[in-house]
Amino acid sequence: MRLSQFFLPTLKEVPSEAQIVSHQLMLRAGMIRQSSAGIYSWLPLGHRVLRKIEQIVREEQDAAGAQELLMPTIQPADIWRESGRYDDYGKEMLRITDRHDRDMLYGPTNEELITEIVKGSIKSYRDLPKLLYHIQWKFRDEVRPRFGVMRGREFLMKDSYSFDLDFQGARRAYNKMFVTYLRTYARMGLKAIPMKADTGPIGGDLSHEFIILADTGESQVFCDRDLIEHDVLADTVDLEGDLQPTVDAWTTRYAATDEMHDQTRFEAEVPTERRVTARGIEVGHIFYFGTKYSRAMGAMVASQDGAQIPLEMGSYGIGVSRLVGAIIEASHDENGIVWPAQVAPFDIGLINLKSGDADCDRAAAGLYASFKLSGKDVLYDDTDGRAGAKFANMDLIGLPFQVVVGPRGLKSGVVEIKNRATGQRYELSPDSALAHLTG
Ligand code: 5CA
Repeated sequence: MRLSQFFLPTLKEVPSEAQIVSHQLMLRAGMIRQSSAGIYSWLPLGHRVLRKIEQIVREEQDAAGAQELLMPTIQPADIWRESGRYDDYGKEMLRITDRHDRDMLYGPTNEELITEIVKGSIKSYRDLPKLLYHIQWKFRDEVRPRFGVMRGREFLMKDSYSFDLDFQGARRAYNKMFVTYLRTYARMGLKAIPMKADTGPIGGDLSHEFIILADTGESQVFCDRDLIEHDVLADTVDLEGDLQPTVDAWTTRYAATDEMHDQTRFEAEVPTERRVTARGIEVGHIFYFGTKYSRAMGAMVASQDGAQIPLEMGSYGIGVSRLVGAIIEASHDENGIVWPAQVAPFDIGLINLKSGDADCDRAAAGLYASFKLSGKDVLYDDTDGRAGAKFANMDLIGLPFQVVVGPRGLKSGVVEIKNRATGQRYELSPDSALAHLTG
């Protein structure tokens, strides 16, 4: 993509309404625009990151055997009356009346709708287990939407739902999602720690929040350093095998948000040098709630002995749009965003320091074409701005590598590569630069 053609409305000033760094940086880097309180448009740069995160989530769900479907954003009120949540949900639910005076709503979550779908089609133990998910916009009329996409009113969520015959099956599904979540966040360059959680309006008695550590997080968290240092991606796990030992290894070490924290237990169980007290952001939440919805809505299956029994269920959420802000909170410096390579909007920012100069144009265009041929996504700054402004802009949008082509370097046959995360710079010939970044 040539910067001269790209829609990247960056801002010089820090917008006054943005209180935390991810919100400030997302506005300054031209990733999002507010449409009304807690509701945002995703501009091309932000949209690219959102899609990358969504794709990692999707690949890991698919690997766990979950099947993707797509439910609508607008739901009928009737099914929420059946489950008893229509009144419980209160003002957070956006209620809509259609032209026939039917009560509708913009879904804040989908337990009722998925139960309604499954109820008509899964009739026997032979149809089980099933694990279904979608990635869809939700609406919650939060009292205080704030921090940009971190606590929005409209937000993108991945929500999965498991259906099993008995508790053992439901527990297997829960454990599968538990381990899949750890992998999903690790692939985004994040350390997410599972912490025992309150179940709130979703209900149930087994639940974990997945928390990433960041100074501006909304919750205070306490945990054992071992959990942070564990390299999740180094583990080979068989998702079809018994995951209970893996889950136990995570849940027996101390980890709690302030709501569930017990200082006496923390001090008794964790040696001083391993005690971590930090701020955290909830990027996912998983729930086992058994037959709460299936019983209320009559979602029954025939068991092996022919008895009609209610489905055992769980639901599993990931805050896809919140993750964009959360990753920035966890990865930035005074100059801007520092994207982990796996979610970066482009792999490389190519800067032509002297657009219009024949040598610079030729070298930069050559590199641009070669990077693209080798499958790299490149943002090519071909504009005629000042060098200082170009560097500042590239640092702000945080692409993992910058390749700088300038007249002085070219005279001695080199271009400069900068690693955005480490700040390390090195000079290489254009061919070596190409080999280095594509090898
Ligand atoms: N039905 C369950 C699981 S699918 C559910 O809705 N769980 S939840 O309420 O915990 O939401 C799942 C995830 O969505 C949260 O962990 C959080 O990362 C994200 N989320 C929740 N509310 C918001 C919000 N207002 N803005 C952005 N992300 C949110």
